[in-house]
Amino acid sequence: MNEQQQSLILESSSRFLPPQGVKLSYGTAGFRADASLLQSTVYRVGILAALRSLKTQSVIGVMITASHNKVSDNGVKIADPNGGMLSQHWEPFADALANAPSPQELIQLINEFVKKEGIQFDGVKHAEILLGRDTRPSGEALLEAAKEGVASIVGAVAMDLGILTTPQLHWMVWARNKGMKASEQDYVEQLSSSFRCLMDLIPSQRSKFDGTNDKLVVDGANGVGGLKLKVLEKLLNGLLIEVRNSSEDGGVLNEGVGADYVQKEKVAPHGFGSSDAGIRCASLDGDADRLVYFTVNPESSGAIDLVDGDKILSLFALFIREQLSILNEREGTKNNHQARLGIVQTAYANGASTNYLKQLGLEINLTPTGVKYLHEKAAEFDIGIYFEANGHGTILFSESFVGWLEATTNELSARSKGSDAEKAALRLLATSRLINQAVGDALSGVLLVEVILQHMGWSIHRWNELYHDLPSRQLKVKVADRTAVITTNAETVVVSPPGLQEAINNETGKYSQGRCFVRPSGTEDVVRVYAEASSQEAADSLANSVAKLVDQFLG
Ligand code: G16
Repeated sequence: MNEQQQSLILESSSRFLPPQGVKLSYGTAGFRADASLLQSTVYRVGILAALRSLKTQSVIGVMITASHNKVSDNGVKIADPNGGMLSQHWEPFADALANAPSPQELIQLINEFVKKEGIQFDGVKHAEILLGRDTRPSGEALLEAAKEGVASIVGAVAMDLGILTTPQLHWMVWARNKGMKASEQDYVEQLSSSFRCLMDLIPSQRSKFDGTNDKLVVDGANGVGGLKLKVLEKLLNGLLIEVRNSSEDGGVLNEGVGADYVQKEKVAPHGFGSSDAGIRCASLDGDADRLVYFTVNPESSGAIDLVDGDKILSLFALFIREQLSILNEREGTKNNHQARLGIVQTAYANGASTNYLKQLGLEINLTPTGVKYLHEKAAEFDIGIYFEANGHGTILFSESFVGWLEATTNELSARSKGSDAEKAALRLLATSRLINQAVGDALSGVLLVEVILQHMGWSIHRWNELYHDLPSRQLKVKVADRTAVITTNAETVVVSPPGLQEAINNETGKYSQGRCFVRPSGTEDVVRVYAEASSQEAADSLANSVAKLVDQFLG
């Protein structure tokens, strides 16, 4: 870095000194902490994003959000040129940058890294960063800090896009780097037009919903998602959506509402009650990158029937598989191609879902928790579907497969317009445009679920009957140092502290259909415990005993 560049960073970083005694790490989804601790970190992520942009000569995104965490927390993460998570190879640098104690040490660190990575400050393109934030009150000031970080790299330009869902920001980065139109309006138009296209392709013999089943009620977690869904809904021609907890009615973000609460607690969010029994309901999380469905149980107050990420995955897999098999049955087209369809889950996937998908003959892959791992694996297939049970997931279509699909659609349209095969190809193409290719997106997810249910002629109850979840329980255990838990085999086995895995095995062996694992959270200061067994009492008891073991070993 030349003198001018160094003094620019020295000057601005001295206004963003890191809080004493706090060590942050770039976890499952970026840096997260109490918002009051994050000014310096977000400023430094601004620098990091500008360096990443110079290195890749592409547009980079910075999103300020703590997603499902409580409102007083905040966080920051980077969207890489493909719209996905920051390359894991840069995470150690992100950690070092965030924790450098003084401006001088920051400069030294950047100098070393710039040299190692061969980053050019006088390259063809200047750095360009898209900035977004969720609705957290702390977001505005943090976004200003990010701007200052970007501005401390000579020539770098930051575009403040204001309040967005996390997936919208990721999508915009992805679209910009593909040379597509990439505003929020473009996002809304792409989603709504592909949704309408899929609706037009619904086979006429399949029954549409009856009158009682045609409304969807969405819990917006008092975050950004409900607001954006209201904008989208106006363009959907006929899909009736009622949004509650949209953040306009004074509720607190993620408090007793949202996908994380509904999925973990298995209860109805605030604002939903027995008068909603039987209605199709969905819940988004605070930044709208997760989606779960549910129905309110009429017999027990607050209880719900949960339709989680695993079941969304199963619905998507059935639909894609149906279209692929129609395409495979076509006759006489050139360039025959058997698409490779892959499924990616984590250890949190309910055992019943994995069995169901295996019975369909699908290829199942397991990765550690964190979208970055699932996404990477799913990208290995022509069509890769990934979902975490918590509702975070999407469908990836490889560029070569989309190219093949476009060529096949053109050929079929010319030769056999209106054929089943042409319709199947058109459905897959529209799905690839509707579903967010950058990251899991509750808004595009909700539209795809809705259109597939109509395509199948299914109610939420019919969908929920695909298989029966094994009873499960998830708990959090607060320990002195969660990083003392080290796992392997996609987080299913603890390797440290020694003896803990043997103790978990012992406990699990006592339960019929027992399965249990523990892992340190990457977004909260806790160790998570997941247990499954043949009855709810047994799953609760297994989770509780293993939580005690975690406490004994790490307390
Ligand atoms: C983030 C990640 C998800 C992960 C979740 C919980 O979600 O993107 O992949 O499942 O955190 O992670 P952990 O169990 O490590 O705390 P979100 O919606 O908070 O961004």
